[in-house]
Amino acid sequence: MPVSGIFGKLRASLSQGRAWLTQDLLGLGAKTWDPATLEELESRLLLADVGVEATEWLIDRLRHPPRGTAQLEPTELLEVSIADLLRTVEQPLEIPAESRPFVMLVVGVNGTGKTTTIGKLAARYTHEGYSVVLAAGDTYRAAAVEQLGEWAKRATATITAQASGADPAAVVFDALSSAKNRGIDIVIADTAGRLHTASGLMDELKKIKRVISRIDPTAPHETLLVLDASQGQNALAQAAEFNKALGVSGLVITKLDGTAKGGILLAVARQLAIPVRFLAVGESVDDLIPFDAAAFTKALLGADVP
Ligand SMILES: Nc1nc2c(ncn2[C@@H]2O[C@H](COP(=O)(O)OP(=O)(O)O)[C@@H](O)[C@H]2O)c(=O)[nH]1
Ligand SMILES: [Mg+2]
Repeated sequence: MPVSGIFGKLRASLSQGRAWLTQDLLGLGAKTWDPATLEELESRLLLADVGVEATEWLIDRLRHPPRGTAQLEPTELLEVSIADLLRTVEQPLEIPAESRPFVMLVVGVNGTGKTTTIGKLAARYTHEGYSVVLAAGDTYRAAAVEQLGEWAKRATATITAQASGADPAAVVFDALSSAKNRGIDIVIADTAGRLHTASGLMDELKKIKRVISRIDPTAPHETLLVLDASQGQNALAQAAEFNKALGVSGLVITKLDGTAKGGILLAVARQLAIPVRFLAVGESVDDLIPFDAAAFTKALLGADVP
């Protein structure tokens, strides 16, 4: 799918074809954010999972615009402000040549879209010419291994798996050591995701991390947390837990094609300040896009994205 097609899809889902954030908000030709308009905007932001901190930051920015923004129309000022906030977490995932294999550990609660995201990443990287190995670290359900296997086949990546019930750390260890011997570029490890409040899960993930770093002290090079945008503030709580236990280096926000209005991205930027690597807007292989603050802001505001 061409880039504009993907952003078109993002725009269509976030704004449902119109700008929920600004629709009927500013009277024709309004030149300022007056108190009543700001109040209405504030409640729309809060309803859209933006959270108190980012909402306050944004309202304050509109109330006291920085120098050099005086000539902007109100919606332009809003756009610039949101884009400024989102740009703080715009930092694409890079695969440096010296990290071989580059190891990505993918974590998150059940059902957020870890395995699907890994499949999309595998396709993306094999398409770019990298060799990719997937480690089936969710050994709790046989179906999880099968699901990853399907994605591996589609992406022409290799999968390393063991029987269900095997020690996830052992699976990842095997995958990584054989990938290293074979000169593989990228290893992506899938993991199980029972409730994040279960400390058993965090202990297991820490063990996987330790085992990885025994093979390569600089790995994992990326600990990628997958969050479901439709879970709103609960997703933020998950992020805090995972970050505390494991140190999360990047985020993927999934299911932005659903009912989610996308406000969670602003909350993430203000409250977590963890780089957002990719957005997911559907279940098929092309529905993963690198996070672009300016384009996302336009999609959020229902503007046309080039
Ligand atoms: N609509 C939509 N569904 C998604 C997206 N990402 C994953 N899913 C679906 O969410 C469900 C759970 O995904 P899965 O990858 O198995 O989650 P996991 O438990 O974290 O590995 C599956 O039905 C996926 O097809 C997305 O971006 N949009
Ligand atoms: Mg899974």
